[in-house]
Amino acid sequence: MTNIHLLGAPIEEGAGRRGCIMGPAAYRTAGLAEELASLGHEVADLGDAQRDEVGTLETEHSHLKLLPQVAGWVRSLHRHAYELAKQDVLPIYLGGDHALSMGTVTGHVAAAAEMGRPQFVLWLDAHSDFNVPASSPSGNIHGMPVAFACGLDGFPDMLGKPLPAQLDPQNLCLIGLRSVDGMERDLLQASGAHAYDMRAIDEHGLAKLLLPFLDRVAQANGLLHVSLDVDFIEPDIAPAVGTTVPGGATFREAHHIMEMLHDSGLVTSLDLVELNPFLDDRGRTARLMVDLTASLFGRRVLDRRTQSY
Ligand code: EXY
Ligand code: MN
Ligand code: MN
Ligand code: MN
Repeated sequence: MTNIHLLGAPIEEGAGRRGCIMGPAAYRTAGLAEELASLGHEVADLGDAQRDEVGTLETEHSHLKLLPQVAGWVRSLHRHAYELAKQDVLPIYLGGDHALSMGTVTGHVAAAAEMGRPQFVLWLDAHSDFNVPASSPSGNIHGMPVAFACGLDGFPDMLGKPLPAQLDPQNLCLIGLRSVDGMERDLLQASGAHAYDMRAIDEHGLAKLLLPFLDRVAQANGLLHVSLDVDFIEPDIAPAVGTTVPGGATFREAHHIMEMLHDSGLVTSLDLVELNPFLDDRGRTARLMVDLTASLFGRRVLDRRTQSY
């Protein structure tokens, strides 16, 4: 039994189109809390976080869209995540666009550093979200949270400079990539992060990519934050996202990752991001995300664990 705390993070200002503000409500409507409770977990819904008021921030990058609003969310979510990380609970952040992870990841990294434990991050996404302001073709801040959390240069002062703590790219694993911008790719490759595109899944299968990473987390007695972007999944089955890219994870691949994560027992926090209910088809994407979360929290067909773990 896990003590799960749900926190809504209805940010939409980091994305290029509106609608993610409705994400937390869609997860509630799709029955996330009830589903997790039916698996035997203790579930508390903390409601939605509020954005801080932030004035104009100094930056030479005038193409950054809605910067004060995004910074307001990042500051608020950082504080929430830092506090939740110090409690004996497993937080699930209900997004909201992916800029929310600038707050959640940095909050968990800061708390982990104080606890003397390494923080690992698994990033499941079609995109690497490793742009810095200067490399971003769009100015949409949801394309930048990984670079921000790793402490890359060139960001305005969204959360104090330097960051309270930085994510070590060696502790970062990205899976599902199929849309990475030119300069973003150079930054990602130079960082030392463990990055796997869809071709790697085709050639090796998910277990070969994921299990060695989970082993490293376990060996290091690490904490593991998972950030699940809806666009990780094939858009035919998960249409409710503004940044669809064909060739995503299949229904079974997505569930298999969640099942392996469950069996590992290592996950300590989770983001569900980029759900845009305005683009959904009778709630099917919201329901799929709830089902995937259920697999991560122990829903299974037979009582059997992944053999190689
Ligand atoms: N790389 C593109 C950009 O920076 O604009 C697209 C980013 C999309 C980010 C989505 C949420 O993962
Ligand atoms: Mn904890
Ligand atoms: Mn993303
Ligand atoms: Mn994405």
